Amino acid sequence: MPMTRRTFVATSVAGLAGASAANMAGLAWGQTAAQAPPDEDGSRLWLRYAPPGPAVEGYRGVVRQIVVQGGSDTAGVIREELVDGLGGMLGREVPVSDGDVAEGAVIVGTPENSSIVAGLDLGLELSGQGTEGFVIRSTRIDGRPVTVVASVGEIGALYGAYHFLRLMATARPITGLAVAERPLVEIRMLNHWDNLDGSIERGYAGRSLWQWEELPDVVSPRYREYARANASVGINGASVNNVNADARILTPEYLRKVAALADVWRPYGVRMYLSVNFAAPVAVGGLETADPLDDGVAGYWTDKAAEIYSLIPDFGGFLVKANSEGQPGPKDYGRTHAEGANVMARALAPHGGRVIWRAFIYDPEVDPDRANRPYIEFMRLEGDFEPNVLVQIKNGAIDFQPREPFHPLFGGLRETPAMAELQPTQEYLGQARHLVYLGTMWEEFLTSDTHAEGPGSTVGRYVAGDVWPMRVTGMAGVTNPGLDANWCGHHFSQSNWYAFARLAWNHEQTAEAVADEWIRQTLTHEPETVDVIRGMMMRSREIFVNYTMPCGLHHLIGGDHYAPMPQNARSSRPSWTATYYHQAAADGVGFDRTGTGSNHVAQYHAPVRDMFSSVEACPETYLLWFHRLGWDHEMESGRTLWEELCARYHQGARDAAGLEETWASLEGRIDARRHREVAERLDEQVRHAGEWRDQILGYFQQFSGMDIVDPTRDA
Ligand code: GCW
Repeated sequence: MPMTRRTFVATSVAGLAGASAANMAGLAWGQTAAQAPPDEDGSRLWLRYAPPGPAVEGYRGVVRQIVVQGGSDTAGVIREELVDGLGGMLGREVPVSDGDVAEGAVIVGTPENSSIVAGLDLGLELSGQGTEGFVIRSTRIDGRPVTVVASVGEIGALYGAYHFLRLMATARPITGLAVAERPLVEIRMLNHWDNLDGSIERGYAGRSLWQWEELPDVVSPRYREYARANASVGINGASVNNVNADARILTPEYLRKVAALADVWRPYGVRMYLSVNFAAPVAVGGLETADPLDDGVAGYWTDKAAEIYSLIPDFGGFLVKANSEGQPGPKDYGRTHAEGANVMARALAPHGGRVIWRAFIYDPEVDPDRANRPYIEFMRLEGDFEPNVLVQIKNGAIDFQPREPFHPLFGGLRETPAMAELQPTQEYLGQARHLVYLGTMWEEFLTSDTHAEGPGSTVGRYVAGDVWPMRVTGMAGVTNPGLDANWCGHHFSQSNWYAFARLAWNHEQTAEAVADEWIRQTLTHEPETVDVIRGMMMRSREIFVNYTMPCGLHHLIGGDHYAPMPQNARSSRPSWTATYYHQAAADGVGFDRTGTGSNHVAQYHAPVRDMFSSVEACPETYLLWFHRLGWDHEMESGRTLWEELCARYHQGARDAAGLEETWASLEGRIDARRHREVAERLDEQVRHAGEWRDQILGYFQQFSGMDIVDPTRDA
């Protein structure tokens, strides 16, 4: 089964910490533990442009001049970035020219803004990559060896320049280049859940980046750094405010502030989107209703769209959370989600804007199983949405859990553009306190086979419009950067911002390759250290799953979504408790979502549905998501379910300690400050992993009545 291929990950990494420590004995490049690199605070993210080790020698002969001819702001950004980046990595200034080509020139431009690019025979290859794609070629001009980075669009040229810099920053070859890249989805955006008072919902890295009181008069230099970081990895849009939206964002006062931000982002190709409150016509528009079929309401949205576009001509559109978790929406007026989305979509359409309507809805009246609700509601609206509406769907049907099977709307919706929503901010995955690299989780999601159109209909291909054609495609990442010096709280949380963007660019990349790139740019070039850190990152999510919610368990967490709270049985909504999901009792544990239970499995295509339905075929990683089983159910390992849970929790907590030891062995390999800051968080992670193990096993033991054992202790 293609789906099982990547979902099983060996739990045991016994001996790993020792092995890596032993590797460390052979120090490369004459570095010793006493010579740690200078301290860094993480503020430069993956754009440090540190000299990439021994590769520099070769690069110096290849890169001798920068040629950027265009006069636009974006061309200015490209020039500046190459001056900083090439200069930083080569350790010497690289001269800039606006036309004369010398040996070793790096020429960046479009056929419109560069006579040199126009003069080259790049024709079809270039136009095939589109305005955000690019080609990079090692070639000769008048006999002189040069590197050409070209695109039909200026933003594509910018992305190409970043790609070239990334090749160097990751110590890849830069001769004989014949690169052609283009993004596989059109909208690649970040969703900030920032409130207008400066707080961030599910943010773990300080207060909001957006200084609303100072804007538009004071424009923080950090806005530019933010846009630059995004552009470097191909992010082309962001919504700045929480989806639990304050309607005031649409007032003229706030729109002027938003426009000032959009002006800073524009040269970097980052388009502004806003989260809007469905009841804005009432809350700030002076109307008595927000009914989407009311003419006055339609007029409100039409006028508002015109006002926004007069201030922000390249505005991306609205992101909407409606009739979800207390937010207003069309159902308040007896209208459908499609009618709600369409009134906004018609207002934005003349300007080229879009409505991104979130599928994160779970009205209890729709179905007793929360996992069933969004599919039921959206499948019946197929064909009802205006062409410029996308439905944005979380990777799983519940809510960003440590592990969920893919949401059945992927491969379900056929006429409605389906956009994927991932969550780089680690709301349920240790927040900014645990080292958890999410690239592996997203790879697992993107390579899951929906079987929508036979085998090979992976989520990644579906989202990119390759399984069925899609009018517009996209991926959104709910992200957390805040005012902390290192943007993300945990230094390793930066890797999730990075990985989201790289996978949104091209879902076919592997999590491992992306981790490797990130480490080399962000932490070190020293090969053995890169290997050790990459190994830590690649195991980290499975380790986290094991000590929190293994075998398909989910939502065993308290209201802060950090700490264990399996006993949580009381809430205004049953689906906000833990007991609703685990259903532990003397006779067993798990949620029956097969035909004998909520029949959630029926929302998947065959044979996925059959695989999930069958206790034998269901991957054990999803077992208790789909099945309710006795404590003595026999697992693949030959252990009982109870013993297997004991094994996973113990292994997970032990492996967390292994991560800490491995990191400790890298002292002196990473600058002391970042090494220490990560070590401190790992220490906390290890303690809290132990608490997860003890609290969950202690809680379930009341029902299983069996002894807590550790079958992995001597493994
Ligand atoms: O995961 C839940 C979060 C809420 C969030 C909601 C959503 C913005 O706990 O904080 O609200 O999802 O995605 O809308």
